[in-house]
Amino acid sequence: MKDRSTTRARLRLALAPLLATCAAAATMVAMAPSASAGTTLGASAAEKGRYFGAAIAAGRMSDSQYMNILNAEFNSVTAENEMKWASTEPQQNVFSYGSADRIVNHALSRGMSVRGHTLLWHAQQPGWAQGMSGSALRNAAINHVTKVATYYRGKIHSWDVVNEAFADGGSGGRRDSNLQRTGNDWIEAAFRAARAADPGAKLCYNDYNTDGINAKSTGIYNMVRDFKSRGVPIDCVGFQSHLGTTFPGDYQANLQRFADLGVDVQITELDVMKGSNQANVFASVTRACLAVSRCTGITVWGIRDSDSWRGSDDALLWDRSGNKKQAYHSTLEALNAGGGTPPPTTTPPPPTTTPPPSGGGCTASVTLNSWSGGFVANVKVTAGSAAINGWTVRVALPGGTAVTGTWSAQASGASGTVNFRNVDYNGQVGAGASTEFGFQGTGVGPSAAPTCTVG
Ligand code: G2I
Repeated sequence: MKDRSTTRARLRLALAPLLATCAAAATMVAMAPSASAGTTLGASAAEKGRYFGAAIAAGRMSDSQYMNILNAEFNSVTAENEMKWASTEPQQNVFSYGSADRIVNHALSRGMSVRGHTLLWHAQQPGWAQGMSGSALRNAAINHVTKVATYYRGKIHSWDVVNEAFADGGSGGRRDSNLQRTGNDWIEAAFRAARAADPGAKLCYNDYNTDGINAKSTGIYNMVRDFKSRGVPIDCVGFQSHLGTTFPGDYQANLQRFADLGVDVQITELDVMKGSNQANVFASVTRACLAVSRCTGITVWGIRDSDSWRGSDDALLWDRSGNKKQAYHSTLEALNAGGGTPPPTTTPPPPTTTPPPSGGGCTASVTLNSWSGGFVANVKVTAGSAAINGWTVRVALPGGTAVTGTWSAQASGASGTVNFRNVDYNGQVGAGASTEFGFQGTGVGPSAAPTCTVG
């Protein structure tokens, strides 16, 4: 697990060149809001079809100044630590959602959306997972994705399905980690499991030091392009944007090249080194997001300088006494001034191209994601020419294969021929329409076509 000092060392390393070339001239930022402009970050972003969020800590929710700022200014929330693997699954298959739920319930009760951070990461893993490897770890990781995303199904705007899986430096390749050593396909397995568990959430890949066109961001770009070409379900890329004293000149172009691949982009953990350019950097990031129609929102990584993981960098929008900083005013002004390119209204996914069966009844098809020793199966159930109310899919498993987890269906057993029945929310399927369920297992996935019967 990465501790705070390691993290800070990494940030220092990342920021060192920026600090060395600190520009002396500060850019003056217009401060007066225009007459029709939004008066808070959240309201102004909403006028532009976007959200403006903050990472918050459950441990600070009794601080009234903190909560007053949150409630007044933001319309999106991220849990700073409470949804990480170590927090939500402290013992294997024993889940703990108390702190995360306090954040989620507060947000939803006030009409704020929630970014889920994060399902899989090499850091902040529970001790039991840190010691695992191979298919045991892969299965545990997919189980974690499935269980947590299922628990929060319908409540999460965007999930950081995978966080920080790429290496720093010039390689453009993956970071070494216990997860990476389970096989290069661990990221796509995680995205498929997340989609099956919560089909309504946007699924994001999130990383840092990707704030311009560089080897790392290009490595991620190539992965996203590959995922889109092969139908791996990815909807968005998060750019953490832990920034130094300068604004990268190719920041907007980098967002745009990802958007052009057909994914949304989000600024997910924005904070900026203190100094005379801080307000300008915040405003520049905001303008870049507004200029990219698929940039759907910005999240700052904390509220007051005293809440920040960056300690003495004073990297946020409110000072330690809860006063708005110049950086706050410049950000709001940029939000109010911008807005030439509203994001498109969310379009539903294209209808399935599989023709419905001609008669009544139902059909089922399986998509398998396999690795040595395990697999995830996503099953699509399609109604025939008449609506159905209840279905059962029969799957023949090879000898030695065992089902270790099922979502959106009830399994009759774990091996041999298994019947998967609908659960209460997906039994009704309209004529020609589809629903999905999934299961994961050890051994080899099913090769024979499943059968579907009504009832
Ligand atoms: O490191 C900054 C961020 C980089 N991107 C991913 C984010 O998830 C990450 O957030 C930070 C939190 O802001 C810190 O609050 O992640 C750190 C862990 O890598 C968080 O620090 C941890 C400390 O390491 C723990 O000692 C502490 O118990 O915060 C915990 C809760 O305060």
